[in-house]
Amino acid sequence: MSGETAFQATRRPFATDDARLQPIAEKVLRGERLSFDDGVTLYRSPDILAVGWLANSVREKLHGNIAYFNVNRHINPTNVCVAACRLCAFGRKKDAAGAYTMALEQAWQTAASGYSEAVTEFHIVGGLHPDLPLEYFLDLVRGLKERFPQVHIKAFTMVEVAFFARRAKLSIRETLERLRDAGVDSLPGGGAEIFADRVRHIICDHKIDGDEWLDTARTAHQLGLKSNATMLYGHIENDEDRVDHMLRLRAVQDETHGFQTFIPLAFHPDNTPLEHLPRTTGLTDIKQIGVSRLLLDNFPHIKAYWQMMTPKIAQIALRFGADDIDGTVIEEKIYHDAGATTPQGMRRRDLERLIREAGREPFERDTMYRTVTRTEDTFTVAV
Ligand code: V47
Repeated sequence: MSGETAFQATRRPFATDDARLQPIAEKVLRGERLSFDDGVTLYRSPDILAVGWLANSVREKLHGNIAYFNVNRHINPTNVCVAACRLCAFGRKKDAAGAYTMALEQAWQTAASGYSEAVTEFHIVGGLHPDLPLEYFLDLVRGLKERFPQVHIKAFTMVEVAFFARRAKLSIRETLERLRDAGVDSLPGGGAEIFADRVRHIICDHKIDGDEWLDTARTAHQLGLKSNATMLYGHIENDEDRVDHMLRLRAVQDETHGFQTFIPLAFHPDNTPLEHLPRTTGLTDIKQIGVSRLLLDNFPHIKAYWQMMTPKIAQIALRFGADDIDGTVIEEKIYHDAGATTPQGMRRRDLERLIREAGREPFERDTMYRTVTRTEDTFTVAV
């Protein structure tokens, strides 16, 4: 570790006013796996500091004082989407006002703009376009690799992959193989939402179901592609639905070890059919980070995505279980269409300052969590 002072993991003893947390704390401190009921108890405990203490102890055991960030750029090639999910303010019908689809040249130009900080990752997700063939996406990725061979391409959610497969009349495996061969290096975690059917039918009825999402992730991992996983919370789900979601992810991770990072995403209701719902509070967001860290004992990383949580809450989350705040992003559409007021992007130095002021040591990673070393406008990745 390169910190100026040697890092001391949390030494204060565990203390709580909530007797229900005591047996859970004993399990966590013995390194034992938590159960479904433990997860529900953690959500229902009012003792946020005790939950945070436990999550932080796991986080510091895994990552010491380090907090990860990366220099990335989001690209959303199209917002045209056949799904019409109630959770979403981003997707548009083909002929609706504001609908767009980038020509390939335009997508490559977007990739190049804001490139001055030498991004190490392109994060690419978009709508389920009824007419774009798989070949468009393969060409998009091939063109990016040609132009930016050193940049990792983290592209297409499990939902997009399943949609491409259906349109191209290929299996999920064949589709993933083609994407991988074109240059996709890993997959982002989106589209997972909440796996429970009851909730999924209401918030995103036309998406693949939870088992299909998990099967697609499993297949990607079997092909050597790592992925992330998300969970959308703060809408109509309950504590049991969230625990169920995370334990289903944990079970697949036991098989594949292919998930890198879990990213809880707070629902932003503005401009969605669910806009009557209240936004999550800071306390819910922080609690969610802590419970995620404690339940997902086989996930290496928990991300407090600053765009979604706000930089202020993301800083606090670094003391409640999170070890990553995501990256520079440059241009964000999905949350901003749904009312996010965070900046569209942040400079590398701003992310470092955010982390330092939270008392953590900033660590620039690439998508695979390898060290990035910079000289002027170029970078090298330790392998
Ligand atoms: O799948 C859509 C969510 C996701 C809304 O893998 C919404 O590193 C809140 O997955 N309010 C896409 N959330 C973003 C995503 C992501 C983001 C950052 C990093 C990574 C990663 C992945 O955004 C969607 C959906 O779950 N979403 N609409 C909304 N109104």
